[in-house]
Amino acid sequence: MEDCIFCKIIKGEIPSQKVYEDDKILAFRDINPAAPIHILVIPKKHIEKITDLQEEDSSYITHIFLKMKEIAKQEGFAEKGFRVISNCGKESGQEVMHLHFHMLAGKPMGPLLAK
Ligand code: DGP
Repeated sequence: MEDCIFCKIIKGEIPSQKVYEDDKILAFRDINPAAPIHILVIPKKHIEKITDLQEEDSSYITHIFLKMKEIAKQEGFAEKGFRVISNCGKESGQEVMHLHFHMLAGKPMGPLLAK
């Protein structure tokens, strides 16, 4: 089966503006930013979405959240604050079926949901 877009980004087959990378995860700038700063954080393992997570994947999730803390400091928005979103499935509007966490920052975020 063909790799998904984010697996291709991980392999370097599609270029991305990397913010952070290690052996488990990659963080890069969203191609269609919804805020002045919009970073996507993904596991290097292809997991489609939250509802596909298995117990054995827990280290990815812990790692992602701990690294989001570092990315927020590195990118200078830890102090002012930011929002983290992970869309899961059809009604959420998930477009890319590779688990990802949106980090949105750089302006007041306003209400949680668009009406
Ligand atoms: P979601 O709707 O939660 O599945 O968000 C997917 C996000 O991925 C969306 O904000 C746009 C971003 N995206 C899609 N394709 C690419 C790409 O090729 N490069 C980058 N940097 N971002 C992408």
